[in-house]
Amino acid sequence: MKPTENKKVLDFVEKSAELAQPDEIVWIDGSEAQTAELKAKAVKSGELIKLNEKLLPDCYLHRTKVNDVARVEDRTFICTKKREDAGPINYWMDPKQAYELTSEIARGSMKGKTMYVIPYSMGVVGSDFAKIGIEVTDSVYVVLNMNIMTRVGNACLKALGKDGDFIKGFHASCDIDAEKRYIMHFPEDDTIISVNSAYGGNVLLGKKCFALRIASYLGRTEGWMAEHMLILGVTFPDGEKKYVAAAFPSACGKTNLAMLIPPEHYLKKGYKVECVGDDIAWIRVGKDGRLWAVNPENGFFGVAPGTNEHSNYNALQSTKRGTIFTNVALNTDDMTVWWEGLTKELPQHVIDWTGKPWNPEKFDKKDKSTCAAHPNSRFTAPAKNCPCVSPDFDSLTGVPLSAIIFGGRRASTTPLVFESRDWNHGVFIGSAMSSETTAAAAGATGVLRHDPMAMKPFAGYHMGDYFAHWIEMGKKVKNPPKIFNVNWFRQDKDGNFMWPGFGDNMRVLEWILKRCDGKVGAEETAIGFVPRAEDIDLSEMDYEISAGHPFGIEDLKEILKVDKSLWADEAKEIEGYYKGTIKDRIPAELWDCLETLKNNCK
Ligand code: SAT
Ligand code: MN
Repeated sequence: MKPTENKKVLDFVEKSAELAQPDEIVWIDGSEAQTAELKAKAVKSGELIKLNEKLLPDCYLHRTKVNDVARVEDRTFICTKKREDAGPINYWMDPKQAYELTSEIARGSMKGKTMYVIPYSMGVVGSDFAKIGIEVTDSVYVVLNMNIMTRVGNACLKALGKDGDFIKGFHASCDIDAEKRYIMHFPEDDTIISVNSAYGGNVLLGKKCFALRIASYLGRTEGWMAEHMLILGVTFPDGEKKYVAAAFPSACGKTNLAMLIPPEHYLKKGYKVECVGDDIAWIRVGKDGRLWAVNPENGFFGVAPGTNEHSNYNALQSTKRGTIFTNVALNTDDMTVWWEGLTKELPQHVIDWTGKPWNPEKFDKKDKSTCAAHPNSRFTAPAKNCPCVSPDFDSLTGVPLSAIIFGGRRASTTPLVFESRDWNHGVFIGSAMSSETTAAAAGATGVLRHDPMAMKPFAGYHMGDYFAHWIEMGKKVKNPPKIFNVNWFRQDKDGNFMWPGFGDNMRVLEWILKRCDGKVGAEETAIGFVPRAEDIDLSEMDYEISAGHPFGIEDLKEILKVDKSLWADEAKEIEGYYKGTIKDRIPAELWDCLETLKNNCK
């Protein structure tokens, strides 16, 4: 029996089946029994490897094809009727052509297979923020991941009722042919089509495809925002709680910041950090004139390499049960998982992410091809596993934001932290963000590129209009959050990271939140307000920049410095990006901010 009478849902499922011709259709109900059955099926087919039940209960390892390990930006399209609506930095395809092309590829591709129908909600079902999607897929891996990452099952169909609307998602694995891989978005039709991939961001259609690309488009027309941001809450010793949202490009430490453990002396004083989300924020204007944010996801799809007990204890704990690991290494001594950075000692009996025995003697930290785990290997872990998950995680109203933070990987120029002069200037800072590329997307890593608001790969419409939407939102909020920029990645001349990052980022967060209340000083510079070195708490710092060079106040001064000549160059760079890449639709307010920056750096 079909679990819904919603004709639009039934039509979508029927049309999908007509095209892909599966042998059977299975509706996902979100029940434990069905989930267990699917896991057993995936283990039997080899799609999942069952890990040690005692050490990692209900955990599994999955390996993708070697040609399918990351998002593929150059095969990800925004298919609007008018090319200019997708804007200058999205790949665009005519919708008619895109439908035809993907239909051709997907036709008959599920023969001999099962098509799963996943009703899911982004956001808590019943909250004003929540939106429903239906994803059809031929991959059990996708079903099981969606089960962790979103709220899945009959409650979503019930919420849709007889004629509610939803986002249609069609995923067919086909032959995982990289040449025929397409991730298509039709924001004007509430539709996503993904073919020839079976990897994370390309196929868990609730995540980047819906919750960012389609949702950003919806947010613009409906007056809200979908952002590539973590959300965290800080409790002060007096019991007051403040929330922060922060945008960083993929694999730049969002999960680490979202779950940070403050240094010991902060804990002793009574500070606490709690995680509301690690990747996506949906933000609306509340009745009180503030911005309120929810995390529409229900789990974490985090980068595994580098995660360990010290770097991110909370993330590691989150992966201890009910987790699916993708492209990490398998430790065959005890059927647990391993990745670079998990332990100092290298395990001796390991199968690498491609399924081959790994030789620890050949391991060279600097050569990614010798790694046991893929640099973009991931864990899909339920949010409820996280020891520091916020009690507001399931809040229907979300949390009020005191601050918004932008940040990227910058070896030079950008100081550790600075504060914008006002909302519009903050939007300018976000629009001008650059960061070095990471393994989260296919292509070269370590290349500096513009990534406005960390949304370059995720804005579902014209980037100039997206900036204008930010400016418009500023007009709607009576009490806007203050906007900051951080850079944890400054390097010295030998390439050593000058700031320890991780838990020590609490020192910067403290300054940011005190600034929101006007409780701490700053110095006005050409680019905005920068802390004086003595405004940042350095007590009990324990970090060596390099052997025999412990971090001290002079180093802090160095990474807080604003070098006008570098910023004059940066301003030229930003102007080049605006004029040469975004070209039009950039709001006048941002041109004004650029002019001010240029004048300030003279
Ligand atoms: O693969 S995902 O796009 O989901 C992860 C990321 O790149 O942030
Ligand atoms: Mn992300």
